[in-house]
Amino acid sequence: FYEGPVIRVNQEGYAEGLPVYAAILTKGLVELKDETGKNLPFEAEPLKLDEASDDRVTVANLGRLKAGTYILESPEGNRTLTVSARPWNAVTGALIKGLYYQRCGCELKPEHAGAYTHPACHTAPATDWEDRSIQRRITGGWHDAGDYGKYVGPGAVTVAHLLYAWKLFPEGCPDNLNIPESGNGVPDILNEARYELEWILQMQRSDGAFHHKLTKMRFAPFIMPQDDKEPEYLMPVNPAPTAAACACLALASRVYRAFDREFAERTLQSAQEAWKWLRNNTEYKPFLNPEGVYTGWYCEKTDKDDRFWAACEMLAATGEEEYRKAAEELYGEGQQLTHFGWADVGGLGALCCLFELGEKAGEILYTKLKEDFLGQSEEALKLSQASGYGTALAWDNYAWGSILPIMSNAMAMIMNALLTGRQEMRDAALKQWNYALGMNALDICFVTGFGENRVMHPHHRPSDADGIEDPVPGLISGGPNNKMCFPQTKEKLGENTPPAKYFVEETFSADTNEIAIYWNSPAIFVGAYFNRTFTE
Ligand code: 9MR
Ligand code: ZN
Repeated sequence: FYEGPVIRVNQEGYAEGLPVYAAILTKGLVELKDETGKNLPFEAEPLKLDEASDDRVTVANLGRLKAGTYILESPEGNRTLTVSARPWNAVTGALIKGLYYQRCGCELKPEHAGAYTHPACHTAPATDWEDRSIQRRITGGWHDAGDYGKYVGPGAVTVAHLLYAWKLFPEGCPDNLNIPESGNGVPDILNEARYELEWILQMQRSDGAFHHKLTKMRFAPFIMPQDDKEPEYLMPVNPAPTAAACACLALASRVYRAFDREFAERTLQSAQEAWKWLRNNTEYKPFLNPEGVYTGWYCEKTDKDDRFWAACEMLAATGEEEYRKAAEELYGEGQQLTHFGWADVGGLGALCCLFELGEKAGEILYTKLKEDFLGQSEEALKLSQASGYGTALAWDNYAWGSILPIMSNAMAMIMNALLTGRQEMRDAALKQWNYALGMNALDICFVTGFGENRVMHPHHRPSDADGIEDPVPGLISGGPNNKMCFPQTKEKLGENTPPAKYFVEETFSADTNEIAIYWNSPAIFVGAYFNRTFTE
């Protein structure tokens, strides 16, 4: 399996004012030199065995370095690294623009998409799966991932990451991304999120519930989206996506109010209708793909976390007691507060309570929740400390889309750092960002179009079918996964490849090298946090 260079770095560079971390895999003497060849001192701990990768490695802190180019020299090879004031503006902007490339139902015009242009796709009316007499023309939204499905729950979570990135770190969210709405007076991160919100709004049934997804019966072959003409269906409704949509729309009503009152009212009204439906439909039945349907399942064990998040956002949007009561009750049943994925959204509820409602949320939703959150986010730090690469993921937890828990843990540690001012939390979060951009066991930068060692063959239909060598830029790969793998992946990697190296940089490998909107979005949150000038 993979034996790369003996020094691993953030391939998009490092920021002035933040510690510079590099992973070192050699016992030989490593020297840090500046442009003039002068030796700069740094300290590194001895190598330790990293269980996830089987590498002997240590993460060296090179300290805070002035802008410039540096070289790490070792008997087994050198590595160059660059330091600048805001190194990650481009990659963070590209991660947002990556979502633009996922837009469905509209032409991607050359003036915005460059070479990655294509005509409008998926514009035909969809049929209601359960009542075939109903046909609805629902357009817009983002293609979920490497496939062309559109799913409400994952979409709502993605939008929430973007809206919170903008709420908490507006100056870290790159603007002027050259998307169709650029220059309309609204920040582009909100313009892009609205494209999905307009689609989510259409996914509501007349009684307030949300359809789980809008997909065909099976995944398309590797063709361009405009050539994908199989009929689409509005799949049955479900409480989990209904609650996630409710939460995300309530959040949107607050975010967009300053820009567009009418839109804010529309999102709030839709959220209120969703809540009414949830109140009358308390029983949870996990979503099952109807007979003959093989598109993304996105089945959640429980909808309690979604309902909790919805109650928090409704409370923030309206201030009404009913929502406080509901949120407190659901909180009492226990919530995981450091997860931000499509399945577990307790972390989004925590974001709302801690940074939006604040102390006025009261004893349970602020004081107690904060204490619980601080305790739970400690786990992320421990994971990072236990890993040779500083990666906040247990060695036996590399599942499909491992980038998600890693970015999720970075989000939790950022929140902890914001609440407590603890630098070790911020610095551990930084190591996750470094992981995404190259400081990892594969020596790969997981964002397409970026880094020295790039993802060139993501499992992404347009990237494969467009005849362009480079993949669509700004999309983050799911990364190593040895839990639920394709036979072809197992055949390639065999029995002995360690979890953090269980990765095939080939198009077929949806299990390790797919992209997804809700993997981009937590990376956008983390990127936005670090995308500023640090002085200390
Ligand atoms: O992200 C999902 C991951 O957690 C699951 O393990 C995996 C297999 O069920 O599915 C992932 O989601 C895929 C979805 O079902 C369909 N679109 C592509 C998604 C990313 O691979
Ligand atoms: Zn489409």
